[in-house]
Amino acid sequence: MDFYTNPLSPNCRKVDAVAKQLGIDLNVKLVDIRKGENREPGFLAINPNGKIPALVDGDLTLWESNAIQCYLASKKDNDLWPKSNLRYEIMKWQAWELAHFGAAGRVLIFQRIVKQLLNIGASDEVRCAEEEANLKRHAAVLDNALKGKRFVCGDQLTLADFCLGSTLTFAEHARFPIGEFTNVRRWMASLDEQPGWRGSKPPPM
Ligand SMILES: N[C@@H](CCC(=O)N[C@@H](CS)C(=O)NCC(=O)O)C(=O)O
Repeated sequence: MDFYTNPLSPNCRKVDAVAKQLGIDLNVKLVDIRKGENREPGFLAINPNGKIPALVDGDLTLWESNAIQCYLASKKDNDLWPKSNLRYEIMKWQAWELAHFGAAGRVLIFQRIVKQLLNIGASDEVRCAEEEANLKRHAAVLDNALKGKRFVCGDQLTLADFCLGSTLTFAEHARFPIGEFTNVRRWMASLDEQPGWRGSKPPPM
């Protein structure tokens, strides 16, 4: 399976963590966004959105990190993507991450990290203040959901944890205002004990 990725991408980390946790070997194809490789015709033929991650497995070409997570986890029997109604709970958190929690996080990451990396100007701190409020509102929901639980869907690690955790990959660097959310911080420490999560940690910037 060809995995189009970059180690600095939180969305790619969602997928990489699943592969590493389940011991699935992927043929890594590095895509350098800084060089515009995601806009080259060869890559656009794989993902017309020009975004990573993408996966090619024989006749199947897949993009959208959450769909790829599910596809990979379907390759083996495992608890990350159990064959039970818990799947719908996992899908709920995957959708919530894309639409709300991760959306707020991505603005802060773009303003405070990506702009600097691409040398395209200073972060817009007015915009950041709006998204900090948004992120906090959603982090409170996650914190409450984690009360008394080791992982988001209970005591068992699932795809939802890797999906939500990806948003927090650069929490410190992008100055996410999550210090008060003790359940979130405890959960992040539990994630760090998982081999797939540790193995997919981005290199220092
Ligand atoms: N919803 C997509 C988002 C993918 C995405 O935004 N990827 C970023 C890297 S984390 C990217 O490729 N950005 C390059 C660009 O938008 O030009 C997913 O979950 O896969």
